[in-house]
Amino acid sequence: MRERGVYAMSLPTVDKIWMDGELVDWDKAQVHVLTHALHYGSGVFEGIRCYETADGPAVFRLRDHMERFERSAKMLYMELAYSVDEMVEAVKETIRANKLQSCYIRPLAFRGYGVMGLDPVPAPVNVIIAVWPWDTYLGEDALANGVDVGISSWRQRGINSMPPAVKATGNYLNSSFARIEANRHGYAEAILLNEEGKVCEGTGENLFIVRDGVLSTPPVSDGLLEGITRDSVMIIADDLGYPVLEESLVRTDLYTADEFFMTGSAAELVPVRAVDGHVIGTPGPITLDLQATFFRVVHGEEEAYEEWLDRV
Ligand code: PPE
Repeated sequence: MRERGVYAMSLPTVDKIWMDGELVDWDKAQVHVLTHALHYGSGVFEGIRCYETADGPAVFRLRDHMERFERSAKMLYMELAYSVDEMVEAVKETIRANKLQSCYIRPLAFRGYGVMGLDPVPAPVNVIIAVWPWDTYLGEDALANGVDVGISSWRQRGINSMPPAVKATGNYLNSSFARIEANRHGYAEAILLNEEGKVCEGTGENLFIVRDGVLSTPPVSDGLLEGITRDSVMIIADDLGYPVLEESLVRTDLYTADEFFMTGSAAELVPVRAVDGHVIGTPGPITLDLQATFFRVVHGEEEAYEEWLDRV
């Protein structure tokens, strides 16, 4: 459901949220206004999807996401009171408690209430896991027909300031600047370049181009989140026999690409139709092949990728 603006979605509510080890009612999952993270962006999070399969709901690469969550927390000197195994179990428990067949999953760890000031280390760490039904992230026909995107006038932060490889809440302020600008210009998504002009990523997606049958995606060292969907697509592409390069890209590579698509847990695999008005066109054959395979994989229809699915 879309209400405020074309790309903003209202939040569907469910029954329970997991909060520091307990399942609490949706309406009771609240914090104090002096929560540290509310003032300083001192949180880390994940975005994961659970898909319907013939054997019931299955979470896609759950352990990999929770391991990245733990790494992000480590970067912020946050000690999580729960192990990866415990959090994997907690995610499944939360999905079961809400009786969902498919959903988006949002684990969040944040500096809580009781300490103010810029050294967050003395503040307590809270962990929550929320789940809700979240359909197509970039608009109704994005998956089928692709989206129009624009290069942002905002730059990606360098790897030594709010490192993009860390999935921290505060980092997303920059993504929001870019997303607001893009949406106001009529684009579904923004593409961020780093200070050197190298292509990085979308505000919530990694990106790939195809040129002469070869896939290219920027390396993490250019300043981007090491996406789990990106990794999945690289493996699937390799299995399907498409060569994949991790190489720096500049904006003209995007403008002249044969095919262009973006990947993310929320966005899934979205073709790009045009960049700054340079038309790429309808989704190309490699994009369509990868997208179709990706959706079969997440829905448990590809035996070879079963290990990526965690049944609820
Ligand atoms: N880059 C950024 C900046 C990013 O936020 C994401 C995920 C990705 C790349 C792709 O990573 P992965 O999901 O592991 O393939 N963005 C999350 C948040 C989106 C939001 O609007 O909130 C997501 O997709 O869940």
